Amino acid sequence: MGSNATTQASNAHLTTPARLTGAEIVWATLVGEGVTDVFGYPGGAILPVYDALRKFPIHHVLVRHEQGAAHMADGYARASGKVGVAIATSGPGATNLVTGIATAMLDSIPIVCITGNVPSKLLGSDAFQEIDITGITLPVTKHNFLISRTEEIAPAIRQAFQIARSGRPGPVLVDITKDAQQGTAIFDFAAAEPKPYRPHPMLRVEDFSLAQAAELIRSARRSIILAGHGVSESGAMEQVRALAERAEIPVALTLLGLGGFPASHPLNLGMMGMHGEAWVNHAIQEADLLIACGMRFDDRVTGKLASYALKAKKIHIEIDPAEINKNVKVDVALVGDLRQVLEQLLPHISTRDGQLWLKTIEASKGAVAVRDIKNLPDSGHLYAAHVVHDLWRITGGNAVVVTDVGQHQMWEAQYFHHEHPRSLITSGGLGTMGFALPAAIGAKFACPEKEVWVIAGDGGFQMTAAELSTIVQEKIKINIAIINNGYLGMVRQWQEFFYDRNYESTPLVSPDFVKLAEAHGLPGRAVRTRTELANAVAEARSAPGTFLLNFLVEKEDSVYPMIPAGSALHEMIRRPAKNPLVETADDV
Ligand SMILES: Cc1cc2nc3c(=O)[nH]c(=O)nc-3n(C[C@H](O)[C@H](O)[C@H](O)COP(=O)(O)OP(=O)(O)OC[C@H]3O[C@@H](n4cnc5c(N)ncnc54)[C@H](O)[C@@H]3O)c2cc1C
Ligand SMILES: Cc1ncc(C[n+]2csc(CCOP(=O)(O)OP(=O)(O)O)c2C)c(N)n1
Ligand SMILES: [Mg+2]
Repeated sequence: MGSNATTQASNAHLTTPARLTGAEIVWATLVGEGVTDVFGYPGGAILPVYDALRKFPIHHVLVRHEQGAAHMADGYARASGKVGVAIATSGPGATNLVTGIATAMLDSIPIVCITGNVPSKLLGSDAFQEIDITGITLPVTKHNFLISRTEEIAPAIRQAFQIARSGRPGPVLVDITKDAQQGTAIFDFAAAEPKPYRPHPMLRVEDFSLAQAAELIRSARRSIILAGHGVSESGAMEQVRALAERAEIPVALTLLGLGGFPASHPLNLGMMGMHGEAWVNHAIQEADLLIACGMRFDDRVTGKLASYALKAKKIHIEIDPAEINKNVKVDVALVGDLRQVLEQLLPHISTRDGQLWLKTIEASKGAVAVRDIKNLPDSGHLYAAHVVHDLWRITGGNAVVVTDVGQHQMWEAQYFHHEHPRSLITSGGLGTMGFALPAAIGAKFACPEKEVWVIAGDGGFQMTAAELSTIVQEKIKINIAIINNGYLGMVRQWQEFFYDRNYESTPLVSPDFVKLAEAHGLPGRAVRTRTELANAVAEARSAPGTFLLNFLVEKEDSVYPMIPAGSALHEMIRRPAKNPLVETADDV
């Protein structure tokens, strides 16, 4: 952080127009946008920007790979609801950001990435480390800019922030040539303000659509609310709850919707989709009305579209008109911000008795209560589901959990019961392995007061493990749980089910993760049995700095239920009855 004198100087920049270099304008604009932390990695084409940093009250986190910078900005944004910022140089620095940008794009996360590029007179000459990063990122950004004039820097960055956070959020890239960073211009923060955001002209909810939706809700007997990521993105938790409670409608959640409706609420059914609860998927297939709230009917959620919820009318409340009728044809579309639309809809909804339908769903859960892992004796084996469930119990659920991608991610979704929005941070749409560790660092910067846990697989953790050094350099405390099954587990599971158990290229040799942590100066501990678990977790939580737990779990366990790709939602593969240990639903 800069000194008080620096803060005053940069605040003066915000109120009094002054001549600054382009590099100074970058930082002054970020300060004006309320940025306090950025994640980045320097190089020749962005050096003027780095040289000017010392004059501004912004903390720069030096990452170990630019992919990490984008994921940290993303984790920061998911945890806080604010815009995250990543910085990189031209060429390989910029291309290393791409996976992180695509991850943010697929999950609608607001980040701004700033890259340097070669001097404008060299653009197009294949100059050293020149790459057309605006061309490369065109399909994976909401918008991008190539800036070659100093006076365009402040308006472009301000517009980038507006685009990133308005409407359906997403990533924006601002590529600035070196000469634009080195030149000077009058910096006038207020004058650089973009025109007010004007929602898409289609973002208007007509009265007759509201009336139609209300009538569908009134007359339906087997309704389900499908709550997605848009619930937390629009801050519509109270409104969704009001709708559910007033009309006694159960709520099913997408992976990215978890936490948007409290897990402990009696109307919460749990997760839907490929690895969702069996009773949820069956209920969706039986429903006569689906009320989709800020979710985009991803194929992991619907299974085969031709047989998806055929008995149900559908209401879709969604901010992006492009999502309406994209995957699933709907009967009523309410296009707009979820919270605002629900506020308009709620006065039309009267109380209703949904008990018959709720009891039908409850009955379909069958023997789940006795099969729940909480009630099973310790067999001496350590199952990932135990680890996740115990972490949930021990932390009281009051942690921000950042997962990687794979089986452990699904077990987290099934066994860690999220009560609050922004308490699960996970890459859903792109499913990016290597996401967890850097995203958790970003989340910790966003919420320093919160307990942050990484839950990662042995495969994904190795993709970005170099960020352990960033943790050490920044002296931050997070807790790391590696679910170590010796396999690229989710791919092994597909090989087991669909490729005749041909475990080609999925057995995985890993370093001793505890020693790896120790090589970074961080403590760690291996856990082999459930009896050691509580002590080990307590040790990690009470350690002053980051602590790594290496959970050596059952190697060939699978996530159940599972809908094979291309199958209908109700065509789930269930855990074989002889070993029901970590099945969440009843075996049928
Ligand atoms: C290994 C793996 C397995 C998976 N299995 C499952 C599974 O079993 N079940 C499951 O659900 N997912 C699963 N996923 C995740 C899945 O791929 C999708 O990422 C997820 O279903 C998307 O959830 P969503 O539609 O709620 O969120 P998003 O994809 O983020 O979509 C949110 C929607 O809300 C809209 N929106 C945003 N803001 C607002 C607002 N203010 N007002 C109104 N609308 C808004 C957006 O325009 C968008 O259409 C899995 C992922 C992986 C990697
Ligand atoms: C960058 C990237 N490469 C490949 C994949 C495909 N993939 C999805 S899950 C998975 C296995 C993950 O293994 P691990 O991290 O050990 O987690 P586990 O499934 O064992 O819990 C792979 C390879 C991916 N999602 N991301
Ligand atoms: Mg694994």
